[in-house]
Amino acid sequence: MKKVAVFLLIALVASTMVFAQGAQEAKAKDSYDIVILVKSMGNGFFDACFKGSQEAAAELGNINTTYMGPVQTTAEGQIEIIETLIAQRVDGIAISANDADALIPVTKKAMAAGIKVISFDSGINEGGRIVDLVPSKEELIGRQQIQLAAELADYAGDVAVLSASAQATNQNAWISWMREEIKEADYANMNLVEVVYGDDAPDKSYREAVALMNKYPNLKVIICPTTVGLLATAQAVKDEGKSGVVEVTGLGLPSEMKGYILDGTVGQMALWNPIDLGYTSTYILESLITGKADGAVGTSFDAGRMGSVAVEEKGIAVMGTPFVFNAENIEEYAEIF
Ligand code: RAM
Repeated sequence: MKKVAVFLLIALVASTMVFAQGAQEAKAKDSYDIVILVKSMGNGFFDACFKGSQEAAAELGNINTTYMGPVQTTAEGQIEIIETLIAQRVDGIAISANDADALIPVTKKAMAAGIKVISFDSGINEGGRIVDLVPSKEELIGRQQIQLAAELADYAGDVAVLSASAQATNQNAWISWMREEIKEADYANMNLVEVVYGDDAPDKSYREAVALMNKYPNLKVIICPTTVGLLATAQAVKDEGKSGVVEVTGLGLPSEMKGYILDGTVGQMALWNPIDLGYTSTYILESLITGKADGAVGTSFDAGRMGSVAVEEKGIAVMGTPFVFNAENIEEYAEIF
């Protein structure tokens, strides 16, 4: 009897050891697979974000990063991809969301399967991600867009906004701050006439810009808080022979907008560094996957050359202040992103 008991005990201890070892192996892998899931493919802004992710992955040494996105800026396209990633059991996903709420059920499913999910650039609401990394405070970005437009328009005239998709979390937040800013006394002679959507598709954005110019013959400025929309609008305004008549501003990639800044079609514009955004997202995912951080409000992430990134209320982490580009500095930045 005694012998049997001892044998059973040894067998039990041995099996626990094997189990414990197995569990540990499952946790501490040599490398982890993450996906940078963007609003849509073919957008230079996101290409630059992915460049930053690759840079971070090379520094960290334990991350394999992959770039994915639907053809069009739809929530459905992103949901389909996330379902596939759950089946593939990736370790982390950083999402620039096409809809703040529509993705929540599928990202919850991903998190329940042990995948670390964050949003960056265009957020998912609380409950559908661990943290949301934003490039700058929404209020600051939105108000600044009106200020840039007002300077170009001498504080008078009709303003229209050409945005990305109608459900885009980031643009919608910025536009609501634009609506607040334009109520200020400084802008008493400016009027926000319409917001239209180019869906971050160059052809649709171009058509919408032409339609705005036809519909509002006295239009003074078009604000495009999207890199895709801004490039298409600058092209449309120039093609229509309206450079200097209809001012154009927004959020633009210096590398794409250099020519239009230098020829005066776009007097000034803003943006942050998308490389830094992808880089920081990758550091955050790695910390969550390896358990270095849990993303709780009040804690922070170590993000390599970007330093420490704090998690604020509602799980939002904020990066810096946008740069403003004009003919004086565009060439320098166009080399970088
Ligand atoms: C487009 C996308 C992206 C936005 C930039 C400014 O590339 O809509 O989400 O952050 O513009």
